[in-house]
Amino acid sequence: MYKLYDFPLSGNCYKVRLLLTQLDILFERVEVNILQQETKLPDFLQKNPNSKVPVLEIESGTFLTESNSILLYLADATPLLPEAKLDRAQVMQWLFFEQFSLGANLSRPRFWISIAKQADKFAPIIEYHQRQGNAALQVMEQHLADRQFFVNQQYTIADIALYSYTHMATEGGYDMSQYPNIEIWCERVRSQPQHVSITAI
Ligand SMILES: N[C@@H](CCC(=O)N[C@@H](CS)C(=O)NCC(=O)O)C(=O)O
Repeated sequence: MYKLYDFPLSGNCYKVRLLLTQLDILFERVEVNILQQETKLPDFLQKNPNSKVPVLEIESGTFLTESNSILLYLADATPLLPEAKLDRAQVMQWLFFEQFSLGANLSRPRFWISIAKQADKFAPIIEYHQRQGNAALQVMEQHLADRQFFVNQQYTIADIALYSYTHMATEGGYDMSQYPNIEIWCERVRSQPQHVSITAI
């Protein structure tokens, strides 16, 4: 059985829990408390020298890191990763966009505002991320103007990756009423079979 090294509040970990659940794959969770620096412990660093969750243990001693590469691995040969060459490349296009332009710009303000509760102390850096994050959300909003999902009108791991931090962007101080297409798409993602929320553990 797969073992997922996981932290409940992490959007990157949530992506993997959501996909495993929707694919009906049983897995064991091992909680790693990032707030208590457990990713810096020698035993964890053996699994991921980059000291981050999620980590998927595929078989004893074989570890896969980086949430979106875990999604690609698990979704291979399922309807959540299209087979056609261009469709697959477009899924990857959105996975790379999520990592470079969206994820950290949504997750860092969320961390300082809603988890660490240090919004005042980190105000300038929160504003910096929010500027970049709003630019990324605008790109998504436009893309969704005439589409149901991000790639080829079907629910894929691109939607899972983009949904994870977007659906809780308000926790990072984002005003999502500016993005009606994204709000409708979030509802559509939530209505997919076997959807689970980030708090369902
Ligand atoms: N690019 C990585 C980012 C992973 C990441 O930033 N994980 C955070 C939790 S969301 C973490 O483990 N932080 C602990 C640390 O940096 O020590 C991925 O997508 O998996």
